[in-house]
Amino acid sequence: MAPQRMILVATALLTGALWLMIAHGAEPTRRPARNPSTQPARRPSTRPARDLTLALADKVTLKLVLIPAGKFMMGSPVNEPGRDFDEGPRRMVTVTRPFYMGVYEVTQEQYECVMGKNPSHFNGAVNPVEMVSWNDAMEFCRKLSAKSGRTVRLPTEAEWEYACRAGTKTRFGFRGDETDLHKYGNYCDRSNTGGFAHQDKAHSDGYDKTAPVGRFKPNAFGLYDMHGNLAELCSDLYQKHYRGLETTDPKGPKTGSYGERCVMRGGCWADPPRFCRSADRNWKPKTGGFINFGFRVVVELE
Ligand SMILES: [Ca+2]
Ligand SMILES: [Ca+2]
Ligand SMILES: [Ca+2]
Repeated sequence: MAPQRMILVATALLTGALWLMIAHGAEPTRRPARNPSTQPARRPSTRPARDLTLALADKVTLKLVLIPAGKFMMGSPVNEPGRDFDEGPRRMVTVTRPFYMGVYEVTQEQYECVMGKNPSHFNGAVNPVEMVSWNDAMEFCRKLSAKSGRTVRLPTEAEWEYACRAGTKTRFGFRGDETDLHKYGNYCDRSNTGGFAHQDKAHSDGYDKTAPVGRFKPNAFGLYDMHGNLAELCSDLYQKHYRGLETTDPKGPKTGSYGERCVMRGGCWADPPRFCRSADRNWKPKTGGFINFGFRVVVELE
């Protein structure tokens, strides 16, 4: 065999071996990010890993998934059913860098590993932690940053909505509308015993209060419970409209409309579908927790 031909054969064999490694579960480190409908704003020189797992304790981990950089329309169109006054003006926002986002809301066992306590009202090791304030969530991020050597933080409001939409422009981050919500999230459905007037008696998601994380379908980015279960704290202060805010990597206003009140997103187990929409916004003081909200974290790329 001619030397040139031998080199070609050797290259082909090596490529085949690499394919076999990937096909049989070797850790793929350069798999392209999902969701081709999202246009990358800036392409990193080497592609980061698709997943990230932080070890918190023996058998307790925190899983994150890579969210690609991109642009999206933040907010809702004025004719969106169930829209609130604070969801506009709708504008094009650019997220310039990919980031890792928690696949699930932070669970009670994860919180306890990092903070040494579990303040939740509805107990369950893999139920999301509630009764935590924005300040508690920030402290969790500080401690987990120190423990992991990574930059762990709350998502900005823009990152949260971008991640929730996963390329969608409709009311929810999945194909379909609120009649499909019971497949994607835990809200105030027929299972709810709270006696709420807004209860959706036509559908059942199977959970009265909080559900263990990850029991429903994920969105196209692989994120679970972005609609419902617990509403999720973001790092931004709340401003009751988007006027005057940055459109590239926005981090919220310097002064909030209601002082030190921060944004929370996605609605909760006690909310009707309209408060679980991708564009819906709510706010909370930075101090004090409640049974309807928690958080998920973001880890920055190294
Ligand atoms: Ca429910
Ligand atoms: Ca949620
Ligand atoms: Ca709202």
